[in-house]
Amino acid sequence: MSYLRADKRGGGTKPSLFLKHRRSLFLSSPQTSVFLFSLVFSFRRRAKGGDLQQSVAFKNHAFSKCAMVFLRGVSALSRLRSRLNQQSSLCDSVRWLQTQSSSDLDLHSQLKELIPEQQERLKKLKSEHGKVQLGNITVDMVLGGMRGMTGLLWETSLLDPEEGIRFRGLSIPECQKLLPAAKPDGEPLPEGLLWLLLTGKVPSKAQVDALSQELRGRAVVPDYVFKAIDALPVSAHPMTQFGTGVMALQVQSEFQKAYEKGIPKSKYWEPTYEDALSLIARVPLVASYVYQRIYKDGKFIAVDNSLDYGGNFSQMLGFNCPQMQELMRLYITIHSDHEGGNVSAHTGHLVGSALSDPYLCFAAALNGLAGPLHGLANQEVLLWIKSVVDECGENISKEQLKDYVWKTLNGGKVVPGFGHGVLRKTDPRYTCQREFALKHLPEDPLFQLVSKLYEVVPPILTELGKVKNPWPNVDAHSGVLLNHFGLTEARYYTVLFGVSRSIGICSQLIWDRALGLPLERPKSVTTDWLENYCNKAKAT
Ligand code: AMX
Repeated sequence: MSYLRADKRGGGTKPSLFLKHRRSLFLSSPQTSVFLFSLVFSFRRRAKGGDLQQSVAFKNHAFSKCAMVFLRGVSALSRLRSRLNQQSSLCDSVRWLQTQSSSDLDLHSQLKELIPEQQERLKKLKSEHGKVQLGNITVDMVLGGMRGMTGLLWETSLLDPEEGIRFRGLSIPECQKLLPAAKPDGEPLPEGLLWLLLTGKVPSKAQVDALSQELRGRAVVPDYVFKAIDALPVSAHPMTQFGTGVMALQVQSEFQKAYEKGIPKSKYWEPTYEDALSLIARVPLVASYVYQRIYKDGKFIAVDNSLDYGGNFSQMLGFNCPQMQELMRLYITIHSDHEGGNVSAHTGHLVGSALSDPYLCFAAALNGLAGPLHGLANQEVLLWIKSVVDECGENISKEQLKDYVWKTLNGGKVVPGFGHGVLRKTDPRYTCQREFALKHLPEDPLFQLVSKLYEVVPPILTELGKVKNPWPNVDAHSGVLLNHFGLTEARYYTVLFGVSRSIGICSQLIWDRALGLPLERPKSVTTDWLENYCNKAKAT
């Protein structure tokens, strides 16, 4: 992999480099060898009588492109072979392979094509409409956590208060329908979502397989990362251990190295891309290490090369049941991104605006995710549900449940898993998890309790009079699904959220660098300033 990456950074395949490594490439995989030999024979047969020098050039070039494609995925290989056989001449075959390897299967090449277009679009928007107003800022907004202020550019997703999240324009049900799955009618593969977030295009299965392969190739974590985690007491919160591991991963940042060497601004996105993909590939290893360390025997489970990103994460946590793997694919897909204003996404973006590398940005984002009003709510929900069961039993009546909700509110606490800063309807991330539960675990007693809460809690929160959204959010449901398949340790749940969020935050960071987005620096004011301003406004 490192050979291929070095080659790619150079702006294309280099036959000389290929020649240097040709022998090891032949030895690297039996499929590669078989196909490369068949290509040689086909070349010789078809190029019979042709110009020898040109033939050698073609051969070297074809070898080099083939190697790139093959090392990205065995599944792509069979497709390549059958398509190659259909080509009428070797020249055409080589040209086709070039198109497939650089434009179709390679995410980096796709971005390289898309970025200049998007840069132009933004430049035009700024020069033609820079002074158009998007709304008025009120004192309420300043004092209310900037609610409703439009002040961020976030390309990968958009949140509608009524409809919920759309990833590059696609709703969750649309993603479930359109994104490639591991099995027929299965849940979307998170790699497909990553491709969609980065390019705005729905990937083919071959593209997703190539990306899975690439992520597996990058999934290597140095030992000092585990040692950094081991330096913490086992009792440290899983998010603290996870965040520490991510900070230790930062030592390998390509962006930091490139910046120190003086990389020009126009190229920032390339090492950001390298870091982003490596970070996404590596966080499941760090997260599963934390899980094994705290809750199991500390044994590290290695990456399984036959599995995709979500399936692999599930098996590294020690869960090999196909339903749990499907749940993990769905879980990672729906938690990945929720536009730019939420605490974790905004933190990642803000820190990135100072040109901090993706590891630093993501570690900062995780610290925001670890707050109980944000990502930690998934832990709080399951602990709260378990406290309901401890006190009232699993077959609690709706009346008893109402009393318990009021007891929570009267104790000055929030009902975790309900309400949202933007959404004003049931979160579609909740709905799709409910559908998963109805399909796979309809009889689960805790799922039935969650269903009862759906009926009981919204009227009570509405009755309070101040809650803007009484409906359940994503966290109201995730815990009971994980609990059903044996992942019962609620304090760990936010780590799962964090792994998923790496996909959204890192995707946007690549675009931040590609578009040259500036240092984020909103204006703040004091209470004195606000009072004076308002008094003057009143007087005029
Ligand atoms: N239970 C009790 N009170 C609630 C409530 C809930 N679930 N949701 C909102 N409220 C209260 C607020 O605390 C606030 O009270 P205050 O005026 O006394 O401070 C009032 O209702 C108005 O709040 P809001 O405008 O409706 O919500 P917000 O934008 O300020 O906060 C959120 C949004 C999510 C923090 C809030 O709904 C909440 O605390 N929910 C419970 C925690 C939770 O589930 N968080 C996860 C959210 C999703 C995520 O990020 N993962």
